[in-house]
Amino acid sequence: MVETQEVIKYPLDDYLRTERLPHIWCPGCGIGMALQALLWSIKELHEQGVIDRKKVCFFTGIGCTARASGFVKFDAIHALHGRAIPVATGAKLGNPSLIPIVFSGDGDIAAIGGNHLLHAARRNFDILVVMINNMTYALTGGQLAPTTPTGVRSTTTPRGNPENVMDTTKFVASLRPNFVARYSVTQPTILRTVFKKALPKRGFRFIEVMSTCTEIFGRHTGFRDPYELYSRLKKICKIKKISSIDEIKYDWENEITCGTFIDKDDPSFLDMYFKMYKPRGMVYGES
Ligand SMILES: Cc1ncc(C[n+]2csc(CCOP(=O)(O)OP(=O)(O)O)c2C)c(N)n1
Repeated sequence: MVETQEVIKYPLDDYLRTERLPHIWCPGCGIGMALQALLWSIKELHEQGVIDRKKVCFFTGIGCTARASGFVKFDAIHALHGRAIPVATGAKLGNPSLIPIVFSGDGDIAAIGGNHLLHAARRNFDILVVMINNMTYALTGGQLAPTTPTGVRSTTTPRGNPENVMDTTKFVASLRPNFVARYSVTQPTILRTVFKKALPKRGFRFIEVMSTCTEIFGRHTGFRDPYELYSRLKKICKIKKISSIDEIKYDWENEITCGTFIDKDDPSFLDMYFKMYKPRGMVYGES
């Protein structure tokens, strides 16, 4: 008798290149949790007719997080380290009906790509940037990142990090783009709602996702298992309403302030460009 193997279909299978699975992320890694929330938000928006999934495209740099571009079933570019934002910018300028999503690590976006981040936010350029912050350069083995908390050990700072830390969300918020938020993989349902809110908007949208890297960051900093690191993140990632960006904290010992800090609809770069330059044969807006 020939046995037929039952193929189980999961709800996000249509959004993944399932032939590329299993993915490369370690047990306890938060990247998959963040990606899952993002894919659910795209699926829901597509099914509600708010966006067309065929217009969504992914841009990543290099790193563990950046490997996502190989797993998602969208047009995607796995760009150079730090260069996902300029590549996404070029794609949006060439075809304004696209919905570009940059999905990359903190090293990629805040360190080597920091200059691009600064100017894309300043221009209020029409892309969504999701920065997965695992507080280290995970793919290359745990070197110090600008987001590694002061005092914390890494492979390049074996006695602890002597540097001031970069609060990327606070930095981006100071440039006043249309949307700035920070949440954690310990808040997955909220993450999905926030992605849904940010995706259809115009202008620059930045979402930092605090994430767990048990194998690299956790190992260097003395966490014995994924649960310990996850619990620590859950405890310190506090959702707050703030009245000034000065209240946003990035303090690994006590509080990493989470929340939606900016949500507005100022004219975006492309709104201004189309108004002032009226490029022939190009339409911005309807996706
Ligand atoms: C120009 C250049 N410099 C350095 C590297 C080596 N490199 C690859 S990934 C990476 C860091 C990745 O860290 P992050 O962006 O935080 O992503 P994660 O792996 O933590 O998700 C570095 C330094 C590179 N590929 N290209």
